[in-house]
Amino acid sequence: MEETSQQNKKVVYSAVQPSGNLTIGNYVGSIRNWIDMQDDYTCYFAIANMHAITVRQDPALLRRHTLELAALYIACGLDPEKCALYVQSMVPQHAELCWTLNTVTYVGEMQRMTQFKDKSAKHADNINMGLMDYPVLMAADILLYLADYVPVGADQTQHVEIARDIAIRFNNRFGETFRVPEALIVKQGAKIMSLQEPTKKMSKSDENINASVYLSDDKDTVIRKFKRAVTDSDNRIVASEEKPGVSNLLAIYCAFRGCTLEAAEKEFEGRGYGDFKLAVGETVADAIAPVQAEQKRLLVDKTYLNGVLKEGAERAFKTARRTLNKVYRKVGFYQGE
Ligand code: AQP
Repeated sequence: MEETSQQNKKVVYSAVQPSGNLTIGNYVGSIRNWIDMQDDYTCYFAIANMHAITVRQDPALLRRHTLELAALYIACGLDPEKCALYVQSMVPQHAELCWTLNTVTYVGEMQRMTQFKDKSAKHADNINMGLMDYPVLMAADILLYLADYVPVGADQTQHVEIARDIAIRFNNRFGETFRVPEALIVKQGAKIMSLQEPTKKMSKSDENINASVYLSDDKDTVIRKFKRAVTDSDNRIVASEEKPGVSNLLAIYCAFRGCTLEAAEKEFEGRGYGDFKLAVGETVADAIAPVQAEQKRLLVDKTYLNGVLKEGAERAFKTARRTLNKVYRKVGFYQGE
């Protein structure tokens, strides 16, 4: 990356947790949208393993999922030459800034976060401090790189809002330090819903494997899951609030086809659910097949992946250290003479 040409570019930061196999929701809601940004922005794309351990993870699996996600990023089209692609825990400033930001964040506002409430209900036996602190760590991730934009799915809007609040609060208290970031939410596929409970978000950690379509699913599995998708008994292929299942399938179809909702409704007018589900399944399976093949190819070359992640962490570290030094100066931490 050319140092001078980078200086005038706006900054983009985003991340995904290596907390399981990625779903088509993670793909269309986030990663896919990062690809076109690489040429026009200074980009940092992390693998958020520190966020992942806020719920229990098997250590060996977490390591494996981390490398798989690195390979997936590249397979989706991220170019490690153009963006810093790295693992969050390899850049210690994330945890350090998080600690400082904790002191300008209130317990009440963390307890009100939707994800905290959802995950506390889902993991009632493990409501740990990290789970509550998740949004502050995410604020640290974003603010460390002075990011202008954060491309995420709609479920993360609230967390970007709190990162903005924290940035403004810190700036007001200690003087101009952070840039106030903006969430970028895609128009199509910002919130893909579960195939089994279409009023609930599709999640990589859903216990019902038929609820989520994983990027690692083969064609037969993808088609089978779509065939089993919950719809309704009225047989009209139109999007409406009363038809969450059909609306979700249409949204998935549009996101993968790149067509409008009106065009999709027109295409399936007068056709049955069986036909429709098969078409959605085939469209998705065909779109993810090349990504799967490329990820598989990349995963064979661990030396290459390790090199990419090391280089990405070094690049991220340089910016992160500069911001953290400034933060430490502002809050009055002694840093040597
Ligand atoms: N269903 C979704 N539709 C669109 N975008 C989605 N994202 C997640 N689910 C959907 C977006 O994917 C990015 C990475 O998410 P994450 O791994 O940081 O955590 P998450 O939002 O909690 O995603 P999951 O799949 O639900 O993970 P688990 O089950 O581990 O909690 C984010 O930009 C997110 O908005």
